[in-house]
Amino acid sequence: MDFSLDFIEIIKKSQKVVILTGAGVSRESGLDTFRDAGGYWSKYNPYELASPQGFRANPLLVWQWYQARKIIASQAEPNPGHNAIAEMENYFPEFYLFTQNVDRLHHRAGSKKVHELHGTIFESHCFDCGLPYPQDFEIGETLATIPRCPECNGYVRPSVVWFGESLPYEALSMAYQKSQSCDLFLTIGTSSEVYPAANLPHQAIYGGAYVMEINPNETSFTRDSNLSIRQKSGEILPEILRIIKEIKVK
Ligand code: BV8
Ligand code: ZN
Repeated sequence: MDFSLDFIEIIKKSQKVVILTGAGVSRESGLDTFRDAGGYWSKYNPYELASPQGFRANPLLVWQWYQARKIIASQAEPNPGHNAIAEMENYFPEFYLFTQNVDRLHHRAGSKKVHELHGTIFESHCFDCGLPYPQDFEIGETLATIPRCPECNGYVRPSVVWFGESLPYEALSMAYQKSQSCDLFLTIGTSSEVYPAANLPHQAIYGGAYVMEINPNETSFTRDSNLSIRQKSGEILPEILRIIKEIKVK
């Protein structure tokens, strides 16, 4: 793809870059997204599985869903999109990656500056007292009973942010602050449907950043972006990295 001169100019002068990713970035690693056809939400009601009330109502079903997703995520490999984002970190004085994903594929691709807005499926904690729970059950193990907290005997839950739960304060406030003051904001592989993460690209616009979207489909944010590329992240990000490397020196 040949990029317009103003995009090349933006890359040249950008010092502070923020990237927001969603489930689409892990699609080419074989992970389902949430809202695409065949995605998680086409099989389950999200509020049944990804909510505190859903967990309280059927903790075993919710644990089985997360256990299944952990197997898939641990067997998946970071794709060229993850790898390109990890390498981009080295070419800008300030670089921040905020992900809605809980699969840790950015970490495995080598990204150092990752902030998880929705937690991770690879950690768990006590629902009642918050004590972190050592992941001592096998990733593939089908849980017959709900793990219990050694301190208070409360239910152990996956350390993800469910609907109706607040995002981690540190990560979210940093995300707002960096989005409002960056030069270039990339929103990649997200339907821009889940808040407050979906506010971030708008914050970047208010702050005067150049905002680029990468998504094979249009989203509710598309018309507000400066540039929206209708391509898969695993295909276009290595091209964008090539341009960055041509223009910038480490
Ligand atoms: C909260 C973790 C305070 C668990 C998830 C306004 C302000 C605040 C809150 C709200 C608000 N309005 C509504 C709310 C409530 C709610 C919300 O946003 N609801 C939506 C549905 C309207 N938000 C919350 O509850 C949040 N909490 O704000 O706390 C509060 C407290 C009490 C009451 C109110 C507020 C918590 C939200 C976090 C929920 N947790 N997941 C888990 O993973 O199991 S959400 C889930 O959605 C995932 O984290 C996922 O990452 C996230 C966003 O989805 P996407 O990543 O965008 O995935 P999706 O499938 O939608 O899209 C994939 C995209 O990829 C598509 O566009 C597709 O075209 C594209 N794609 C496909 N292939 C590729 C590709 N792109 C690139 N390359 C490809 N190859
Ligand atoms: Zn406890």
